[in-house]
Formats: sequence, C-alpha cells, structure tokens
Amino acid sequence: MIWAAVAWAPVVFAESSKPGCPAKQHCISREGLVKEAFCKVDTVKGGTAGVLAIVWETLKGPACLGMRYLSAGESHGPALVGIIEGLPAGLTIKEDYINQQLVRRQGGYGRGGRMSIEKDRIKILSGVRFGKTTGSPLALLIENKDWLNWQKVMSPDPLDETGERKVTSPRPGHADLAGGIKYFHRDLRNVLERASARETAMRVAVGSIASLLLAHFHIISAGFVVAVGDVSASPRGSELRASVIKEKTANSLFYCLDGEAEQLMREKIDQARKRGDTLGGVFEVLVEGLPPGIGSHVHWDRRLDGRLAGALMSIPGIKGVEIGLGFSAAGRPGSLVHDAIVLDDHNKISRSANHAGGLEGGITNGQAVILRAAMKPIPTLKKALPSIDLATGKIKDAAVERSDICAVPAASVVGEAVVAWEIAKAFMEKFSGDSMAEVEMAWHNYMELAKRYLGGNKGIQDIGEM
Ligand code: EPS
Repeated sequence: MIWAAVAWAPVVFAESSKPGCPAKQHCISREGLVKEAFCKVDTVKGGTAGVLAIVWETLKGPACLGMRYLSAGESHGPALVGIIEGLPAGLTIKEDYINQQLVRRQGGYGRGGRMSIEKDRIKILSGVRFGKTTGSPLALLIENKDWLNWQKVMSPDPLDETGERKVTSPRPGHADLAGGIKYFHRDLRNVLERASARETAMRVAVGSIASLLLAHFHIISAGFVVAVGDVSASPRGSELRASVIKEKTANSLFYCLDGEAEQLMREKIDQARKRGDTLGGVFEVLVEGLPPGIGSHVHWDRRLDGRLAGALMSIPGIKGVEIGLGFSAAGRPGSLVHDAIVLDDHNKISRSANHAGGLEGGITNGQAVILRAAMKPIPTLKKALPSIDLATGKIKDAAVERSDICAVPAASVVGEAVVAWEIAKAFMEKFSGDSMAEVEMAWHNYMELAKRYLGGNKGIQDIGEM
C-alpha cells in the first residue's frame, strides 16, 4: 500500500503542478502538501492513513486562492463589513472614487426613505498604507446610520428580545418564506435583514476597488439603465465610449442615455408609487479595453461568460442576463449572428461587428464586453400582496417594509461593480503577481505577444523566431 502511494504521488504532483492552476501566486505548494502526506506515510503505522491523506489532498483539488472577498452585515445592523484578499501590493486606492460609487448606488429616481437616512462612506481598516495596498487583506466597513433606530430590534443580546418588529407574513417574491423554511425562522426578519439589497453597498465598495485595478490597465466599465417597466431607451450608439457613458449617466436621474425615455420612466414610477406598486427594468454594462484572452474555454468554471452571468444573477432581483445579442441571437441565422473576422485599415485582424458581446468560448476576444441584466420589480409592495401569517396560519396580506419603488438605476451601479470584480479576478489569474510591478510585466509581455498575433502570419512568424 505504501509503495503504491510512493509510486503514484509523483504522478499526482506532476499533474497538479501543471499551469492550469489559475492564481499561481496564491497556490499553496502542492509539493508541500504531498510531502506532508508522505510524512504521514512514514509516521503512521501501516501507512493507510498516509495513502488516504495523499488521495484527499489530490481529490480536493488544487489549493489555489485567487482574489476573493467575503461580506457580512444586516440591513439594520451596525454596519456592513467586507474582507478582500489577493490584491497585489502597490495598487493605488482612491477612497474618493469608492465613495462616489457608493453615492451613485444610493441614487436614481424611485428610491425609498432609507436613502435619505444613509450617507454611505467607506472606512478602510487594513491592507492599505499611504494610499497603496500592502498585499495584506483589506478590511472594509460601511456604517448603517439607521442602526441607531434599530439597536434593540437588531441586538445580539438575548435579553433584548421583545418581539418588536417581528415579521410573520412573508412577501411573495422575497427570500422571506423560502429562507424561513430553510433556516427554520419564525421571525422572518432573520432572513430579510440579510436578503435586503442593503448588502450591495459593500459589493459596490469591493467592485470599485477592482475597477481601480482594471483602470490601471486601461479597462473601464460603465453601467447604465436601458429600460424601466415597459419603457425602453433607444439603443446605445455602438461608437459611444465608456467614459462618455459615465459622464452622461452622471447627469441623469435614471443613469440612462435617452432623455426622452427618462421622462416616461419618471411618469411610470410616479404612477406605480400612487398604486402602491413597484417596477423592474433592464441595465447594461459595457467593459472596454480588455485584452483578448481573459477567461478560458478549457473548463466550465473558467469560462468568463458563465462567471459574469453568475455574478450578475447574484444581485438581488436579477432574473435574466444577456451577453451581446443575447436572447435575440436565438431567432437569427448564424450568418446574421457571428462577427466576421476581417482585416482593418492597418492590416490587423479585426471583427466586422460585436454581436458576441466581446466573449467567445468563455474568453474575451478583445472587443468590448456587453452584458445586460433584467431586474424584477421589488417584492415589497405598499399595496401588499396576499400571504399567510405564519403565527396564526390565517390569510393575511404580506408584511410592508419601507422599500423602493424602483431600484434599477442602483442595480446598474451594483452590476458595474460585480462585473469589475469578476473581470479583475480573471485578469489576475492571467497576469498573476504579488505586486503591481509583477502584474504589469506579465501584462506588457502578453500584450506584445497578442499584438503580434493579431498582425497575422508575419507577426506569428516573428514570435516563432524569438
Ligand atoms: C436598501 C436598503 C433597504 C431598502 C432596499 C435597498 O433599506 P430599508 O429596508 O431600511 O428601507 O431600501 O432593500 C430592498 C429593496 C429589499 O428588497 O430589501 C439599500 O441600501 O439599497
């Protein structure tokens, strides 16, 4: 048995140290793990435990940790907190920029009373010194000003439990009922406090930091609203740059590019408010400046299209995601969907259009990434929907919590942030390094290779001769 392990382990190690491991700088050495397992083979009588240790270390997959983050915090708790790990050292962190994005997330026409209470601002507790990341984890904090009004209701102290503001009539469309069943809560506040979109404030802070990393490499993302309820804005001109979109949406109540549609959107929201109803909509995120080659076709969970769709879908209320032509591609013949490969004026390989939305085979193709997400109407309705009171088992209208009429503009800011995070993560998998200097070198080298490749046969031959 021991010999079987000894014979097998080098094969295992060779396999797991292939360049498939996405974030090289954060890989815990497989060699170390296998050596550790061998130590167990030496020390454990009979060696069976050692063999099992090797099998376990192999089966549980590569011990790779790329960029990752966690957040915690309830809507009416003291604060939202976040921890980011895996950012390279030397990245310039602009607090002003993060705060501007937090302000944007709070804005947009159709928001509820909470937004006049909160003044979301980021506090950086660790991982940044004199404006630059150190390579250590970043700890972030956003205080909830409203907590002052909720201290007793949200208290961790068992002596404070009075049943005040208990929620027992679940809202259709919210996490209330499903979460109540799953976690066996009678007071649905235990579910809704975390399910609330308040948590997206931290996602925006985290995504803004990812945007700062991407901006260093000239990658810019811009989110904007394309529909509210049944009112659609006229399509974005394909020549419109992300920086211009940012400027235009900064002056719009709906973060929208179509002033006329915006008037109609406003009317629709006012009407919905009067009816005690809510509205959803659609936003788009455009990401410019991406090199070809981010993401990979080789394995399902490395495909960037799937990862971006998952990130957008994880925003509360998002029910559909499209990339490029999206759903409309399904109704067209292939000849009207796929972007022909052509030569541009400088004889470089280029594309005739961008129906693919910048992604082919789960890999960026060098064109702008175009994503759209559909948001359902917010499930807290002033004119409450039918429900059941879990305390009595009798029919009772759903609970009415203060909420928004429409949060699609805010969702476009969250969408921009989660997309930036996911792209930055994939970017760091390709150009991994512990410092910005290291990442820059990897990026420069690859950009040079890609440029030559796109020069056609001559460029490729040049590389071959290097
Ligand atoms: C939100 C905070 C919440 C809601 C909204 C978004 O605050 P409150 O519940 O105190 O009004 O306004 O949450 C939801 C839409 C939801 O479904 O829970 C925020 O900070 O964005």
